[in-house]
Amino acid sequence: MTITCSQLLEKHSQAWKQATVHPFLTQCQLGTIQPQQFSTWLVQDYLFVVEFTRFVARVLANSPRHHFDILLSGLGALKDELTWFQAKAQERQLNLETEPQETCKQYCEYMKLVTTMPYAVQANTLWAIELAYNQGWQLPGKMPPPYAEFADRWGNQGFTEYVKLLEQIADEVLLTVDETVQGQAESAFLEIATREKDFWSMAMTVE
Ligand code: MP5
Repeated sequence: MTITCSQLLEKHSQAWKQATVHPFLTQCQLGTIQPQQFSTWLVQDYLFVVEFTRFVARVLANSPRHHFDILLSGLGALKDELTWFQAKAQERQLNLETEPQETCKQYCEYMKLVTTMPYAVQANTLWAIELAYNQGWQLPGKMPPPYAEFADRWGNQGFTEYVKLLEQIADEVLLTVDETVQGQAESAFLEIATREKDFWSMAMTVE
């Protein structure tokens, strides 16, 4: 029996819902999120994306040649995204040279751990991390400014297509591994679901 990405979503729909439907996102859509909470998320997410870029680079290093195009396109987009985060922080006069909070730090450490696991687990994790934002920012519906720009970054058609390609990659390799590795991929998926939920909650607890 092979597990696929869509089966993981179906089997763990409750855990996934908690990762993608959160008061933080609902309040962005309502325009009621506190600017300080949004700023906390912005700074911490920049720090996350720096480490996520390293994660994608490591996944690329472990990938077969025919996955290069898609993973390189992801890395190219991350170059723009990091610059964009810096601009968004500057608009709000936020300092990005700061320490990650514990939740952010542990999530980054977990991504590093995943890169020591089989490539199938890495590909599955990469898909789950991107899908969390692709769905999370889309599900609440149209957002008011200044949040519309954020919702569009992860909810746009091009990004949705990219996430679908990541799903294909993950499904392709999950098909080739034994049940032990499939179990590892399933555990990693659940880890991501929990860590995504915790990341939103962290942003709402302004330090
Ligand atoms: C993403 C993110 C999506 N920015 N932050 C978290 C906590 N999870 C997922 O990654 P990217 O690189 O912004 O598309």
